[in-house]
Amino acid sequence: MKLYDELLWRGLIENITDEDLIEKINNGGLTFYIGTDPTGDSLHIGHYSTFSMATRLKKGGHNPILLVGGATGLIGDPKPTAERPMITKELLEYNYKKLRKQVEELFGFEVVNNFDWSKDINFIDYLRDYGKFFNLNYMLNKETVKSRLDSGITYTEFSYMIMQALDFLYLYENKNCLLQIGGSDQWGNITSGVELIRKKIGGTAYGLTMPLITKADGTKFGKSEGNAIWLDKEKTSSYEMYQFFLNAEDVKVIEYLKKLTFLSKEEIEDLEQKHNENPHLREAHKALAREVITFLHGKEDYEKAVKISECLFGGNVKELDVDDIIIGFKDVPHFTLTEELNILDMLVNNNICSSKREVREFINSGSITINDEKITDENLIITKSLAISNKVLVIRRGKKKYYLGMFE
Ligand code: 383
Repeated sequence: MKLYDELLWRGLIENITDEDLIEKINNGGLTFYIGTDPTGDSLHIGHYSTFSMATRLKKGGHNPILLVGGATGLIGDPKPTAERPMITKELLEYNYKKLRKQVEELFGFEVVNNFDWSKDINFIDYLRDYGKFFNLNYMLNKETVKSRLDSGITYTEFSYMIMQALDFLYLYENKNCLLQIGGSDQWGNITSGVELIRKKIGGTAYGLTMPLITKADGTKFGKSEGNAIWLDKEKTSSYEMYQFFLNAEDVKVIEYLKKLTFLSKEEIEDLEQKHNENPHLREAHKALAREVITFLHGKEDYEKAVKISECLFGGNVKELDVDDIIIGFKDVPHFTLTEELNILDMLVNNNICSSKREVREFINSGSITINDEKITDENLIITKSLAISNKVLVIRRGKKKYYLGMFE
């Protein structure tokens, strides 16, 4: 399969500026760029499909440049809904450093910063040399700007597309960069650059956008319990990411395999068949988790995430060490065990049960476990020797309620 056909099959093409691009993509040898603004200190899973697209093009013999927007990040790409809060220069600098390192480590592409060529542009030259190429009607017709005309948009954010267009021109002239890619939200910014290159220097440049990755109801993909899934493993552990992918919607899992992994068409079709025959085995979900986590965090972390998941859900919590338990139970209520108590007091004092009577009821019905052992004795004294590594108690009430008690 030719590269462009593969990208189409994966559902990675939303729009291209010119049909000529198809052959160029198939032939290889293009220098292209993708940009991201340092609005946060890590990329998240929503960025990943566009960044992995850059990797696909690289594998197809093209030459990627990643632009981290040290200048555009100071201005803010207008969102369709409302003006962005301006972030301080200090925070932007901090995010920039973190992002640059992350992007270099994960993707190994050349990184450029648009601050380097934007910072010295003088206001009068800006209006004379560039502003003249932007027709106001054209700018007002761009999707994001149009969607903000009622709610309001400042001149600062309105000017954003000019900055991004200038970047494309700069990279076209200085790095022979002929193509810019991005999510479908970037169409207006990308085409502004293509137009500027044509009008100012008579050059031909191309743009390609990809559909934004969504959940079945059309909302953003990439949040678990309201928290973003970050690519930085200090912010989202491999275990959390594993759970996130394992719980991806069934109707979407094949689409995610196409868009987020480098598995071949044959491998994905095979997984699709397995998924349709035995959805409960979750083979497609597991392959998705394995591929993405191995790419982002490495094989060792992926294997650890599987182990944590299997022990937690398979009733073998004692096989884990304390650090893994803390990762696995990050989101459950924690409490400190300072003294050796009896079980009735421990469960009532830490709001696991509302009264001693309730504790007795739970114990009698076999609904309390500590470190996966069912508790039968209501006079049990909790000592360190019960705890994993003399430190943690994983307490479960009923089927799903977990609590973590830690000796100091
Ligand atoms: C800045 C200067 C350029 C080219 C691009 C930019 C950034 C761009 C932007 N991108 C998003 C971001 O920074 O705002 N104006 O978070 C996201 N991208 C990619 C992709 C995406 C877009 O980083 O659709 C999702 O990840 O394009 O929202 O010269």
